Amino acid sequence: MHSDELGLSREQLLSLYHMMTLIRGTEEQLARAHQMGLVPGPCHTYVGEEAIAAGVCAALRRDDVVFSTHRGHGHALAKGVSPRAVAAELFGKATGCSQGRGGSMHLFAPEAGLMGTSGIVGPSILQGAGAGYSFKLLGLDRVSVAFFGDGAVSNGAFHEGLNMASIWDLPVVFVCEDNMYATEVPFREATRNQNVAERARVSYAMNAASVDGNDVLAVYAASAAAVARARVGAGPSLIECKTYRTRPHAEGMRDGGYRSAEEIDEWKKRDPIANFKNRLIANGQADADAIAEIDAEVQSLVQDAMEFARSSPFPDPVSATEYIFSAQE
Ligand SMILES: Cc1ncc(C[n+]2csc(CCOP(=O)(O)OP(=O)(O)O)c2C)c(N)n1
Repeated sequence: MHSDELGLSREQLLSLYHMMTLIRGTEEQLARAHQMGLVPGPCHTYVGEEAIAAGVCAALRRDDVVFSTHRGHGHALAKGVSPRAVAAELFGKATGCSQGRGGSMHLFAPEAGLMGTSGIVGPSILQGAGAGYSFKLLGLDRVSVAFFGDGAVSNGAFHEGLNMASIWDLPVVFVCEDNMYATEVPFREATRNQNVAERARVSYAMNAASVDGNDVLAVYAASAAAVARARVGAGPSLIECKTYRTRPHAEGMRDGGYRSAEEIDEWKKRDPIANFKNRLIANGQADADAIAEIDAEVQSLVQDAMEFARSSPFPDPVSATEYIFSAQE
């Protein structure tokens, strides 16, 4: 997909680069912080998959909603949650987006449309369908997005969620991040049909596309089309994004035995950020100075977020029962 065909301005293209770089930079520092024992819970990074969150969320309005997964830092940042609020949450601090109660897999920022990351595989699909149903009932033109991995597509939630969204023409975009593995289980061993877009199209008569999930413009193009359909009441879509995580399943886990070093190196060559940067420069849409300026800005944002997270207070023990349940009327 050539950027001219998408009608994106130079600013929009640079902002896609900015977002992917911000996700990468934040997560590299979070991984370091995890190694240093500063992140008390699990930390699943999104390194290598940044083009998906950046491309999908660039097609959304702030009042559209996103339901995320255990690998959701990128979704949160791309939906507009600040790096400070994400980092502080992973550090368990009171200034985190969930007041330090949740950690990596419970990032909530409904004001930004981030309806939650989740430690459970699959429910984002049903929650996404549910939000779409409520938007339809309320007559709103808002759109709901459900992110999920290849590990979720053999879960009952996938079939129930897609079926309901399809029969009721709900304004939902299902985004499958197929990174080829569910923890250490290869997708090819978990299902006989790995073509997720085909499953949506054939089994649920749903609009569906399969794209290179490491190509931010391809992801953006498919997302913009799916969101536009959903917004005018033309029903749900599924976007299958082929991608790869280049770090272990979660920080501190071993990464051998189920995939080869050669495979990882091969995919590193398809790095979504480096490739997009080269493309912007080759097409004359950015020069080295513009890229360096963004890199420096991102570096200072990330540094600021880490300092903020480190220096923020832990929640006051007296407040332990606050922000856990919704307030009773
Ligand atoms: C319902 C449920 N079953 C099993 C698990 C354990 N689990 C955590 S992550 C994971 C793999 C998920 O793989 P995928 O959905 O492809 O996402 P990825 O980690 O590859 O991004 C599993 C099985 C879980 N969290 N929830």
